[in-house]
Amino acid sequence: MKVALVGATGLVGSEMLKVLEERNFPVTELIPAASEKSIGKKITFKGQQIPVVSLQEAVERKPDIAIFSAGGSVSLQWAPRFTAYGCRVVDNSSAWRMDPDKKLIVPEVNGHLLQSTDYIIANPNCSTIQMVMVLGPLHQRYKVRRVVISTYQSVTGTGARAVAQLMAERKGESTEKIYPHPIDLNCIPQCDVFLDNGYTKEEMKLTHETVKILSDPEIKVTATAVRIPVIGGHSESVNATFKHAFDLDEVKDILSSAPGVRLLDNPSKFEYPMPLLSKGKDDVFVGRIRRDFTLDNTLNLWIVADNLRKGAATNAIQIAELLVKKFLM
Ligand code: 2RA
Repeated sequence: MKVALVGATGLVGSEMLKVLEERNFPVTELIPAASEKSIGKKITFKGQQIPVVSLQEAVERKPDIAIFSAGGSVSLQWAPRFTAYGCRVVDNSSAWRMDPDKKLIVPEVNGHLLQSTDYIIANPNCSTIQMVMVLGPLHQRYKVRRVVISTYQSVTGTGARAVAQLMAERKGESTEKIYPHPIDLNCIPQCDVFLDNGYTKEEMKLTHETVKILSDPEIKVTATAVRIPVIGGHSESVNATFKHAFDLDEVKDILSSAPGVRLLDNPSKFEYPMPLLSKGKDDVFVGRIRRDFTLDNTLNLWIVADNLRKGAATNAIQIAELLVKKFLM
């Protein structure tokens, strides 16, 4: 399989290289592509040093699959150039997520929706992926009706320069300011830009993407997305109200057998999900599962996942694996 990796030098792109290797994805030729400033850099894949090329060259080499993690404008401009000759594109940007003609896929939740006519497939936002990995199986059984979510998001979600800001602040060194405020010893109630409705783009992604992935317009999601000084993953406090009554033990049984979900719920032994535990792993960890006694059919959950892995790289490559299995063998 000839695979193009667009955005190969970024944090997510680097994670994608690791995941492609770890999962032994059937790559016969890797074509790392990036913006002009990165052309000529070398990336390491399967022990080989491979030069980064331009997007134009990547298209001309006609990969079978192109995995994008280079921002929405690059995806909008270049993805159609790849699909024009029959390449399948998995895009990690927000460019195509809410396009009614494009699928928004979390393989364990709605992978069955993939069809041979799908050439651009959108990878959901990291904070959405980890939430629907847990709410998806519960929605099947109890029908989600309302979600109140607060996120505690790793600086890795903003990129390498944000991680550098945190580490420099921690050492008391001057640093490039990616955030409007210091991030170390602080938390910033803003992820991405504010919209006219008072919410941020990040918060509205949770609202809209969840409805599309779970295919249920009756689901209402309200979100507060917060940036915190950690690097291991995003944490989420989720309060979910269901149409039907649930049994707490049955909820835990459903989650303990849900693919890609790891139940970590033993507070008496201080066992619960934390970013230090999720870093570098593909599982979505869930714990602190408890009934909300203030409202019928309502549950509180704590969900943690490595936003670079299942929140981005691994989910995208799982979509690519599905494409290979279904249409490209
Ligand atoms: C963030 N989910 O964490 C966004 C983009 N990666 O900033």
